[in-house]
Amino acid sequence: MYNKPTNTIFTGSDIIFLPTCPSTNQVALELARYKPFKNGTVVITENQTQGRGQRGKKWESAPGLNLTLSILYTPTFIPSRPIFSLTAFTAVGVCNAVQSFVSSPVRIKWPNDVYIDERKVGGILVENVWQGQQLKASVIGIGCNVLQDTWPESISATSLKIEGGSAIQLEHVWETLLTEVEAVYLQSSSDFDSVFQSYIELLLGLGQHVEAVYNGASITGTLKSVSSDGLLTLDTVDNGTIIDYHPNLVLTKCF
Ligand code: BT5
Repeated sequence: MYNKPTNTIFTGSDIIFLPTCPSTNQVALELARYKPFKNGTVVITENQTQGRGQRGKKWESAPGLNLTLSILYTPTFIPSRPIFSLTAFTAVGVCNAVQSFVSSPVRIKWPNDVYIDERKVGGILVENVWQGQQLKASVIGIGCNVLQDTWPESISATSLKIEGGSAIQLEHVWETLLTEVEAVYLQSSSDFDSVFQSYIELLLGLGQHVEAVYNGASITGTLKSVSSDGLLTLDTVDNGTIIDYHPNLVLTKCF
């Protein structure tokens, strides 16, 4: 069902399809640690039972309705760029892919979520394998809601079917997603600055008043930018100073 996309150069040349697995990131990490693999290998499952998000959170995906996959890349632009570049380029690629199926604007909620209006349509989890100081492989985990139309009440989600119509097919989204992510990956090697510029331009809440929680305390401010190493820059409302916040800050309101 999942073949190498016609328009990619190497992404999806090797495809590991698993009818079910706990986490495609976990499978890809083990592959990268213990076996030889080709740059651009993709691990995909139809039924991810323990999908992972950031900091122990879960990615929930109904069997057979969405894309849950991990791409194994060996990026040459690391270490000359911060490790956050991997999340940034992937977010731009996923946004571009999703945008080609829907008319509403698709945006990035810092640092790694893909949103349409106030609902999340995709999530990204980058995990890395190191050999000493050297990056051996990056596992680019992507969850994209395609045909699912209901979620538990606690999850504010949307899908391509809800936003773009029921004619959307998983195989078509697979092709587009890998093509767009590979395009931005390749661009990152030669011109990362323009990729990062796109990341900033796609940010939800840019230049607007936002709310966040940092070390248990609520803070508010104007979202100024994101630094190249992924720190959110907020111009705080009370004293007008610009503060860089550590990634363990959670952005609670940016629309
Ligand atoms: C993410 O984490 O959004 C990263 C998700 C990455 C999932 C992919 S699937 C393939 C690969 N293999 C894995 O095991 N993971 C990757 P985070 O920003 O921490 O967001 C997690 C939160 O998103 C959860 O706590 C829920 O609130 C929400 N959520 C869970 N499932 C969702 C869904 N299908 N759609 C929208 N929101 C969801």
